[in-house]
Amino acid sequence: MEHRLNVPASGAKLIPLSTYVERPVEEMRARATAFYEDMQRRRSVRQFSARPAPDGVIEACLRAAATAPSGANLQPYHFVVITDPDVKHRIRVAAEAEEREFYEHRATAEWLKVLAPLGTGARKPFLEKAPVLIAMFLQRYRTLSGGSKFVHPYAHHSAGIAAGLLVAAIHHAGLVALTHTPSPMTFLAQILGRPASERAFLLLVVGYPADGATVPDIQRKPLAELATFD
Ligand code: IYR
Repeated sequence: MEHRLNVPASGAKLIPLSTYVERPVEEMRARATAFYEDMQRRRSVRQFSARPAPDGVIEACLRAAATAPSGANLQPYHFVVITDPDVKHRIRVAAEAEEREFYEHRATAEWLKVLAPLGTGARKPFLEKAPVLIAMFLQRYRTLSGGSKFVHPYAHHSAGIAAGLLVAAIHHAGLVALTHTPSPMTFLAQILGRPASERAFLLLVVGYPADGATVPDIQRKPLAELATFD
């Protein structure tokens, strides 16, 4: 049978791949290394300045995040961008209540041991100090016209990839972020009035670092430990 690239069995409309740019090999290596070196400078920051994020930057970063591949291209997530001090305050109060429960009761000795190098604790002043919080929600399902639920395929994978791109985009733009996951995060959907089909996935704290901000003295794994080449 003749192989026809542009006519899939489903009858989907395919268009030319016009966005791909082939790079000369040396340029490709240089770009790959430069990207790694820039990403290597990214750190999770917990001490923020109150300085607002420049107009348009968060929007561009969210657009970048939503370029992520997703299950059946359904992009099963929603971002709520929070700058209102009153909403930030309510989120801080609710998150700190969960965190106190975690640090004082729920966390096992092993949990406290792996967290110790980070110097974290139940107080989360950055949730009010940072200019922007981005609450990312996972859309677990959609309700079809007949009332039945269609569970979004690979929703967690899709949200995770988009979240990774968002973290990279924020760093690339020149801001810092903290991926914060108070557990459980059910208070976020309540405070922000999100529908029952959604689950809080991630709370990103975004802004400029405080003057003199400090970070934990931690290392990343060497490639030999991270990857196997056959
Ligand atoms: N949610 C707690 C604990 C915590 C958990 C992980 I996984 C971290 O990487 C860091 C902290 C907190 O935010 O303090």
